[in-house]
Amino acid sequence: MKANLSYSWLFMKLFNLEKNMKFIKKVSVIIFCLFIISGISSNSTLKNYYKSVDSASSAALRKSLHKLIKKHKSYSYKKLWDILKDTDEDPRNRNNVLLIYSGRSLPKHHNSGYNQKHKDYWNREHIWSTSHGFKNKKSAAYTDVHHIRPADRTINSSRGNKDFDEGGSLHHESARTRTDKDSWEPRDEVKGDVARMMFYMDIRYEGGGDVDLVLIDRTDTNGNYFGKLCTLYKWHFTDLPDDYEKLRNEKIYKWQKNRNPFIDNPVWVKDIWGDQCK
Ligand SMILES: [Ca+2]
Ligand SMILES: [Ca+2]
Repeated sequence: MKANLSYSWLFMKLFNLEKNMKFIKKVSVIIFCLFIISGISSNSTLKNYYKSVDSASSAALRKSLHKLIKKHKSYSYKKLWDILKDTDEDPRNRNNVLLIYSGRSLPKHHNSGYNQKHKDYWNREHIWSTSHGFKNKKSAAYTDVHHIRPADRTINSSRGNKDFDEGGSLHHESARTRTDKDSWEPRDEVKGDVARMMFYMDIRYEGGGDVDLVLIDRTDTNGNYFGKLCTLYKWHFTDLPDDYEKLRNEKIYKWQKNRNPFIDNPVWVKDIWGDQCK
């Protein structure tokens, strides 16, 4: 009798264990599928991508991140029309792209590649302006999708190559975008996106065959410099990456084979620029 009880107890335990294992397996499969469906890389994929990163010091982090992201697959400037239709697709309407400054959703084919005269069509905005370090269409920075976003043509031209900073009056075509003679302040929802694109550019381009792009803490910049570093630093933390920005990073990874590390690991911004922008 006692032996029977022990066996049934053992049986129950094993049964529960088996049931638990099945449950754990099911949950793992569901989590894995969710990652696939959402398009966001799993932690282990990211861990593997960043395994060579040395975060022992700010200098070591800079250097190892640069080494990791510097080689990317470049495309022609013409091909960017197609790539941006993928990376900046409106999740609510797959026929449209989302425009960076206005937040407007616009049909993919309403772009300046089809019609150069239409003032409200979208074109390719270089967040790090090409006049600040790379004017050649064949240079890697000129076609680097990580910092290129669809923008309304006339809003793009009124941004020009202004540095990013706060202040000014509201832009007549883009609610919540502010501008004055020396700066451009995007709406709150994309302030962090802009900051992380600029941080990426500084680390991705460090000379040695490419231009060395450098963020500095002022406006009225020129050459290969851009500002304003500590305003971007603040924006990074007030607007952390959302799912749309993370998915965009994944899509670019598929095209270019490199990632924006500051979308994946926001704390690295503090590790690199924290001493300059307390
Ligand atoms: Ca954002
Ligand atoms: Ca640099």
